[in-house]
Amino acid sequence: MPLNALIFDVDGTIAETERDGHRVAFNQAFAEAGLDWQWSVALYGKLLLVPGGKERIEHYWQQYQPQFKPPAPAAAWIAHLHQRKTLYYRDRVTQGLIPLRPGIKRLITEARAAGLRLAIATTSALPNAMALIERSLEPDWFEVIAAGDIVPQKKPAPDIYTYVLQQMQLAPEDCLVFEDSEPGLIAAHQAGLRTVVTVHNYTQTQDFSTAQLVLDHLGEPEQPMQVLQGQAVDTPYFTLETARSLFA
Ligand code: XBP
Ligand code: MG
Repeated sequence: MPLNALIFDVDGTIAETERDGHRVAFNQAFAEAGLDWQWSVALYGKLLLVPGGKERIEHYWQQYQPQFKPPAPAAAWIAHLHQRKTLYYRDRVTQGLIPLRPGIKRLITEARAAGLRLAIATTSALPNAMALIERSLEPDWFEVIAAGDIVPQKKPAPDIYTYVLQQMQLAPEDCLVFEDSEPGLIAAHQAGLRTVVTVHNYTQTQDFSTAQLVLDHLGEPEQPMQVLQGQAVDTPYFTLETARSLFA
């Protein structure tokens, strides 16, 4: 089966958005709302196991601040807090504080030149994904940008990947996914997709046993990648040849 499309997660995969992007924006929104909630770098690593910003806020409130009584209805209060967080996050992205990870633009450029189809599948809210893509890539390059609440269940449910496959009229065997986290990998795997994982500090100890390949990053000519799990053709950085070798 030939490789037809590449599907990219955003947070942690295209860029390391979490520690210096989303986390800081959550804290800014909490401070603005008069809350003394502070998500440290370490605590945020635990909270990341709950995908989705609104879901993460609710989880933190219930598990860490159970005495706190938000104004009713709580869902609307969380949605508003999350909206403010989104503004702070987008601001950081447009300021250029969130660079792309190694190899992302290079691989996407190579894929476009080869006529591969491209898509985005993220749990993050659409305005957040768009801010990053507009700043560092081009929205037009992606046939589908599937984000946030467009599907009923976020990762690790497979819904966002199933949605992308339906929109593109593609079978899972035709595509390769790029993810950075265990919930993301579970989502892609449950949708029947092959996945390359590029780890980072928050995800390096997670279980990636169902991934085709696990790397430290996609690499650049001057910045070779390290293979952490799996086998690929022996190239210093991830190319379409590497991708195709996973389909042999
Ligand atoms: C990303 C997320 C998101 C971001 C925050 O997961 O879980 O919730 O942390 O974005 P993935 P929002 O990379 O697996 O898609 O606040 O917009 O949800
Ligand atoms: Mg991710």
